[in-house]
Amino acid sequence: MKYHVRIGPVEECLRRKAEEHTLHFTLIDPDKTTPREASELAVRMAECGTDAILVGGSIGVSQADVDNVIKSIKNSVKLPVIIFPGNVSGISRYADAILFMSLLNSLDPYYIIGAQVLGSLIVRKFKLEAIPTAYIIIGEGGAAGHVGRAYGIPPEKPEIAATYALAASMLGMRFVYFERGSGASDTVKPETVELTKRIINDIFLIVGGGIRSEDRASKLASAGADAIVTGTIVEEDPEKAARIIRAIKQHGFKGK
Ligand code: 1GP
Repeated sequence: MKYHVRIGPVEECLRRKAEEHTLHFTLIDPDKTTPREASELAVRMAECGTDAILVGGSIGVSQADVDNVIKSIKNSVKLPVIIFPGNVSGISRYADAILFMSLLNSLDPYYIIGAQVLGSLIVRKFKLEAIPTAYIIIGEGGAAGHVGRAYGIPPEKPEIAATYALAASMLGMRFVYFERGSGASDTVKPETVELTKRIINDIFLIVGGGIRSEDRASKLASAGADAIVTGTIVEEDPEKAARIIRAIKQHGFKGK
């Protein structure tokens, strides 16, 4: 069976929408959320204007958990459901696409290319749309940083993060995900986003980790992020998450 690596419908849709304004992605961790809770959260966030649902986590995620959570979400909302895998076991046939990620600043080749080699055959078998994504951890990176053996980029050095993104783009990766880690005490700096978008033309830049205020989300949107991910705040305080989504849409307007 041949598998064509090309820009698919999910990526096209995200790119089209991101030309108009910064997007919001809702992250659901199947280890922390039952299928029923996941669909309730997805419905609530869809009503507030979230643009896609990411499903994944670093620890304790079985393929059955991911399958059940995605099936439940897909029964409830029409938004694209995109896998955000912590490992090969996070790949589900029920998703619309997968962030096919390489953790570029890992010290362990498994997270740079090993898991991807194992996962590629599964992605092809499930006929999933693969979105080539550089996953770059800034600071310690929480569980993702620990599990992925990341050599964290100093948060106060935007030029280093931007250079990783530049290299990723030269390697043909179309998406870059700057990660501070779920529940991190601080976020990626808006300066890092601004510099990266200034030096690389058409990279789709996702930012996540520790975003829990409208103010910080607005600043990241104004700096030019294409998508902002929130996970913890969606689980802990959906009303606040709704306000964050509104702030992103307001401050991330690109006027096209
Ligand atoms: C983690 O970037 C995401 O991979 C989301 O982080 O849970 O802190 O929103 P939060």
